[in-house]
Amino acid sequence: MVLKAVCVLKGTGEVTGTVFFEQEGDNTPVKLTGEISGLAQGEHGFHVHAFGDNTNGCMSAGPHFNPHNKTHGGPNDDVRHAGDLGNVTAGADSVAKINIQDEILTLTGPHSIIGRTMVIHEKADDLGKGGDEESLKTGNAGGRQACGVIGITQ
Ligand SMILES: [Cu+2]
Ligand SMILES: [Zn+2]
Repeated sequence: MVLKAVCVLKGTGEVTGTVFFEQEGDNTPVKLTGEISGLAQGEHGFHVHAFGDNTNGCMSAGPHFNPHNKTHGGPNDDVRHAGDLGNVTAGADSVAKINIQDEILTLTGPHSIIGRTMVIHEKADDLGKGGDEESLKTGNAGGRQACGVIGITQ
């Protein structure tokens, strides 16, 4: 059974986007596609945050989704938060095209990301290699430009 989810990202500025999630079944990778527009050219940190709470905008989404109590990393690292998807890159047209396949994220079971929040950040994620304490928590990706709750779709 194919599982599908969608996330519409919005913020206080011009950044908006839509991300589609697809997973063939338990223990298979999750594919993310879609695009985010209104971004400054360059890399932007992109993560699943813990809570599907937007009561105080993107800040209420809490920290990076981290059910295994690890430190922050990049998507290809063994030590990473489950929600760590690294960076997406916006071109001169301000659009970042998303095409990610991730082995850690899942749409099923107790660690499902459905009901949590996707966040796109102001700055690049240093993937835990920044050499300071914050790097191991947030990747120094800065402000939260837009976010949205991940929901079930048909
Ligand atoms: Cu984030
Ligand atoms: Zn993280």
